[in-house]
Amino acid sequence: MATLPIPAGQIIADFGPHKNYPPPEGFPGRNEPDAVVETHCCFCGMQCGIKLLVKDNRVVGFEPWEEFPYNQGRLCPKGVQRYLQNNHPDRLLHPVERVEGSGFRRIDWDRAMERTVSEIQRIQSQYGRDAFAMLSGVSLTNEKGYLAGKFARVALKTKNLDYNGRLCMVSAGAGNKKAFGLDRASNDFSDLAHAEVVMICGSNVSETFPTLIHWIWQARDNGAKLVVVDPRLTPVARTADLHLPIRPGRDSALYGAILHQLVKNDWLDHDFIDNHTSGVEAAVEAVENYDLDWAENVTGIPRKKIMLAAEWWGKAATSFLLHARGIEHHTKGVENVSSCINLVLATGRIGKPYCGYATITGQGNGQGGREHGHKCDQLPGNRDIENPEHRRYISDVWGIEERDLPGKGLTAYELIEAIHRGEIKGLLSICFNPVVSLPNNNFVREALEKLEFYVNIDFFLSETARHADIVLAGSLQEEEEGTVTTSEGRVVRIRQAVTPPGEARTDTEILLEIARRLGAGKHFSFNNSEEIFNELRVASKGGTADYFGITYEKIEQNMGVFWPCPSLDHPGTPRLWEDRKFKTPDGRAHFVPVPYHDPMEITDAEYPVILTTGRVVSQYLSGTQTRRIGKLVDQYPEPLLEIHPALAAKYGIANREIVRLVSRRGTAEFPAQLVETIREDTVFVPYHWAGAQSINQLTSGHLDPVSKIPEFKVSAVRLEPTGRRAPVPVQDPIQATGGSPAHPGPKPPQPHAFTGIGK
Ligand SMILES: Nc1nc2c(c(=O)[nH]1)N[C@H]1C(S)=C(S)[C@@H](COP(=O)(O)OP(=O)(O)OC[C@H]3O[C@@H](n4cnc5c(=O)[nH]c(N)nc54)[C@H](O)[C@@H]3O)O[C@H]1N2
Ligand SMILES: Nc1nc2c(c(=O)[nH]1)N[C@H]1C(S)=C(S)[C@@H](COP(=O)(O)OP(=O)(O)OC[C@H]3O[C@@H](n4cnc5c(=O)[nH]c(N)nc54)[C@H](O)[C@@H]3O)O[C@H]1N2
Ligand code: SF4
Ligand SMILES: [Mo]
Repeated sequence: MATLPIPAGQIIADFGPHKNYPPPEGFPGRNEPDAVVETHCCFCGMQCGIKLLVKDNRVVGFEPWEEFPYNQGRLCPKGVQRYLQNNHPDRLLHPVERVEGSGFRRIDWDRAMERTVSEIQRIQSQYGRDAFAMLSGVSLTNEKGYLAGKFARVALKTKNLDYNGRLCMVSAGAGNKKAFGLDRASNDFSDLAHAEVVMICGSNVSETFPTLIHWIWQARDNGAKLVVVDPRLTPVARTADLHLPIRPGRDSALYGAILHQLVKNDWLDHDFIDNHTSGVEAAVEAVENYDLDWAENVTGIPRKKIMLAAEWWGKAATSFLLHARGIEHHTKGVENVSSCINLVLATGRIGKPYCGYATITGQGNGQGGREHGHKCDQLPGNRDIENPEHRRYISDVWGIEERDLPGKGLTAYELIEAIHRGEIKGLLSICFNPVVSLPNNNFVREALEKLEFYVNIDFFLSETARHADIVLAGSLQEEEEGTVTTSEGRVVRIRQAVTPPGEARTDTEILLEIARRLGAGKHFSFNNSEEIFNELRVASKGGTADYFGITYEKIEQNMGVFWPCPSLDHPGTPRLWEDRKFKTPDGRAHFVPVPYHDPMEITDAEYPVILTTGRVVSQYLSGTQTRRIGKLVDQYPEPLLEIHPALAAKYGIANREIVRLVSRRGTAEFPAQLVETIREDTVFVPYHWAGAQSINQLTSGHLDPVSKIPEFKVSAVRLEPTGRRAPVPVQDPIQATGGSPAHPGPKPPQPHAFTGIGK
């Protein structure tokens, strides 16, 4: 059981390490739990079913939930450790207030609320309503996401609300809307199992969505050909029939060249194209010069591999294309997505069994979180905040005048830029750690320090929370009822297993209380999460993300319901587009022409190496949660610079030598990890760490012009060997011994050397 970490009146500067957490023998009572609660993992978009074991109002363990159809009991290394957060000694158990230069002191809720509300009112009366902004996150349930959107527009009355999905799902969302007029994976993942070709573009599935591998392996067992496009030979790429080791930032050239071959060889579904799509001519014209020579030159992939991918894709009867942030975290993230969708449309492989397309949703509620109106340009039901009809509908649901509903605000990174310029003076954030997760984060830190008032809602004192004036102790996923929408589009129930510990409150209670104190109480009279969900259902009715027919009871009876589900007697829609009625204005699926552009930063003599960034299996996002779980820390204790031995040799860099990485934004040092599983012109660093270990000191704030996603996947850097060797981390005996098959530590140079890269 956690104790209050900060005694009243005492100021703390930091939390200590917790060597004895969790107790090696496990939590008391885990063999005789008071309750076994069927719910979902709090981490990635797979939202695996899990059972939490509860004793004395604390989560003390877990069991697999084998009946849940998606993961059937399977969990990944993060999933089996997730239960350790609720009891964690770092848990914020009461609000804290920053004491300039010293740290934080405990305060009571009344003072925290009073100061928060009076600062919001002061800033808004002095500088205008939009000078107070809100940032939100999609680890939050659908109910909390919906509440955040309504709270910002109706209680804060600001237009400046955006969310951390801006770093994650927005390129896919914009691409999906252009093509289909609706933003969701087109199928549930069971369709993968019988697809003849599975193409994975820019996703390290085995590390980032480990339970999805089960469906991919089923496809392979059934004879599918697996194609993986990644600058690294990732674990899933090692099992692939064809790995296309692309130069980072060049994806639209590859998919353009494949489209060119589909057309040239007439591997097209003419019936589907003629009857159900529009825009094919312009899309084909855009790629008419993208022959194999050109594509090999731009992408760095040997032409015969590109041709083989085109042939397999073109001749297959069924196929499934999956992509994730590897193609989306770019200044042309939306174009990359469109160029993938063009391949699906050209071959008509959508809306029928074993044919599908999906962007793999990142965060826990990355799907639902992008539908219910906490994006700066969006209202619930994935409605458009600038569409007069949509504004009227939502104003009616909320009981406000349409003229009082704010318009479109700034996106997440633009919002930080506006803070830096002094245009935004106050900020409330929930479920977002931008000091670690935004690019060019020294700039982000500077911006936060310019705020006149900043209040943060979290359950741990994150690196960003350390810049706040007040931190409100919020709740973990298992401390509130709610729903989330999985990567498949399945709306599932999150169940409250325990109540928040100490004086911590639920996120919902906190937002409702601030709304009441701001005088907006009559719009926020919800008594529980189900009442919020029932309002969300009405608000989404008639929108493209229509949840009207989904109820808590229906979800429980069916282990989830797929949206769209427009009426109570509707069964939900696991596979979209069987009716061929696309949600675009002309009812057809749209091809989008994608002329190729280089990434914003290309290498030159001063910055000759491409830096790309991403994830490792045992850490999650900005690391606030997983860097606190000892076993996950042991598995991957520090960020390493993955570098090919040939590139390392060029600079005389040895394994575990500390290398200084320099970009136009900043400098940071990382131990080198020599691997043959990466292109020779590219280095990779995972981003889950803060401060001096944060790779986002180096990444750029260049944004996609449509989606405004940052280009996390391409920066130009210089490598400077320091001659110093990194100490072997003390907590990690495995690294010291070089690893074991079950627990391999740093990857030794791989036997599967690349072919045809570095050209
Ligand atoms: N363990 C773990 N799992 C997670 C998360 C986590 O933090 N940790 N986060 C969750 C979230 S929010 C997300 S968004 C997902 C992300 O899931 P993924 O997108 O699978 O993860 P990333 O590591 O960001 O990037 C995927 C791959 O893109 C490759 N790549 C880099 N540049 C390019 C390029 O230009 N083209 C192509 N084709 N590939 C490129 C990288 O080498 C990397 O292997 O993971 C989710 N699951
Ligand atoms: N260089 C680089 N940077 C990246 C990426 C990359 O690939 N490379 N990936 C980007 C991507 S895809 C993403 S999604 C972002 C993620 O970036 P963030 O969203 O900033 O990362 P999180 O770690 O999810 O931060 C969420 C914070 O919310 C808290 N939190 C979690 N759940 C809850 C909850 O239910 N209630 C409350 N009150 N708080 C909660 C956590 O403790 C944490 O402090 O990072 C992006 N940044
Ligand atoms: S795959 Fe994702 S949802 Fe499933 S256990 Fe792992 S982190 Fe949790
Ligand atoms: Mo993400």
